[in-house]
Amino acid sequence: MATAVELAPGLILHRGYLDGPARWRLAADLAACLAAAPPYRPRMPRTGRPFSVAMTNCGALGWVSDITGYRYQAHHPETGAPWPAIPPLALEAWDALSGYPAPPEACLVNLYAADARMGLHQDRDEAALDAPVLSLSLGASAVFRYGGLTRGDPTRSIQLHAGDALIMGGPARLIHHGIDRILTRPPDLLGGSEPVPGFPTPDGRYNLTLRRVTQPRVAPTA
Ligand code: MD3
Ligand code: FE
Repeated sequence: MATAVELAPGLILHRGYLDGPARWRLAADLAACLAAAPPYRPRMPRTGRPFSVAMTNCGALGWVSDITGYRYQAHHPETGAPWPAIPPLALEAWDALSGYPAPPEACLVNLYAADARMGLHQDRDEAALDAPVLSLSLGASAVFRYGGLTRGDPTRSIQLHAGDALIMGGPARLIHHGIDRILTRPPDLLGGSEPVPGFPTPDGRYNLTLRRVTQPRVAPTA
């Protein structure tokens, strides 16, 4: 088991959680997801400005953004197809790390080319805010910035590397966070130097975030 570091209350980093073979297995499953659900550029609500990050999803629900707003939906916004299944290894990581009694419903996949970034934001489109979000990183390293519950709170930044797992739960679930920049990728961070087949930007960064969206139904007591 990788070493866990609590960066802030509820924000737990498992550095190197996925070893080389696990990263390759996840990357191969992810390549199949990308073939079934092609990455696309979401647009900002209101302005319609495209994100610099390309996105797709797997799972029963996917997070989408367009000029009308943010939401979760069961179908790819461009192909209309249902999202592919969440890779088994990502589900295993959720079971091992989330401490949540129900499975994730959504796995948002963020694809960062070298010049992509994600501004400081909160994730609050999920009804199940009692569930943590689990992030798994593959490919190039990135500078991850996190702050507090209020937008102006002081922030800190750390690097995220391939294989890292980050859990945001409890008091960290609604903190502001973002990706400042992508770092050049050392040749072997995915576990080997060859590009992964099916990856649109072989030297990019890939981040999977697993989310519970709806409140799980509680079994009635007696
Ligand atoms: C803290 N993704 O998909 S992962 C996102 O690396 C997102 O692609 C970034 O922010 C990425 O929404 C950061 C770490 C992360 C993900 C979700 C969080 C941190 C979080 C949700 C709540 C608090
Ligand atoms: Fe986020």
